[in-house]
Amino acid sequence: MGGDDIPRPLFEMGKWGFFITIEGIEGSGKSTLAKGLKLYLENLGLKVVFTREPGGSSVGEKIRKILLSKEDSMDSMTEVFLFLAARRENVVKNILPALQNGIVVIADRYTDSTLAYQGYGRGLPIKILRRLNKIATKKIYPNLTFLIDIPPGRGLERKNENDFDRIEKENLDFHKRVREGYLRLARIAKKRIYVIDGTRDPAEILDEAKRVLYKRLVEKKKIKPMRGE
Ligand code: T5A
Repeated sequence: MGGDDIPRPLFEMGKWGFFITIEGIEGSGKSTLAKGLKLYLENLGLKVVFTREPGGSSVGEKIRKILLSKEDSMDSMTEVFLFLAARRENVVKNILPALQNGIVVIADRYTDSTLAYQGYGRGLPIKILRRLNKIATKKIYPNLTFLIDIPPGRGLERKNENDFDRIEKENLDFHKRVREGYLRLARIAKKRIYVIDGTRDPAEILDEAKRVLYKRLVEKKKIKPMRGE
């Protein structure tokens, strides 16, 4: 079924919104997919808030600069606390208020990034990171996660090596561990995490994500036709 086969009446969302996260290694196409999904949902008549991590809030964007700066090295646990501080701000200022107002939230990276990068990539204990994520997020977890899977070389090739940030500059083995970690997380959380082959054309990736998202919104009874339609 192609993207055009999806029915396009105007919908409204229930009282509590819907939380979508997009995950994957560097250059996998997360921002590209997020833009496409936002437009798709807005065309369905839904309100959408987009956030990214690290960032998403004014404090978070400042923390982002520290985290990605090439100038400083940092202890792995310091890195965790900074990502979580940015996440907490994002939850409190953006994600939670939007969900409480029946808005769809699309987040470019969230809790799985910490498990994949700091857990599987840096080797910190996953159990502890899960507990810290739980505290930082007030237990606000995604309803649906798209994991765009791509070999690390392919993703990094899409970017300019001279602009690589502190984490992109890590060696290929690190990025391979992150990718494998993501795939392991997807095997554990089969219902929530949908893996998409990111080596294909962006339009094909978007079509697949749209189909999965629409089905999930209907299954969960999250959308209903607008009155008078
Ligand atoms: N991090 C983050 C942690 O370590 N722990 C955490 O808890 C969190 C939250 C964030 C860094 O922080 C780390 C992970 C990251 O290292 P970032 O700048 O936000 O840094 O980096 P990314 O999230 O990786 O963002 P990127 O912009 O690098 O990648 P995207 O968003 O995945 O890719 P996108 O869509 O910008 O596309 C990249 C290029 O590829 C093209 C696009 O046009 C663009 O030029 N493209 C495609 N080309 C061919 N085929 C496709 N299917 C394509 N899709 C996109």
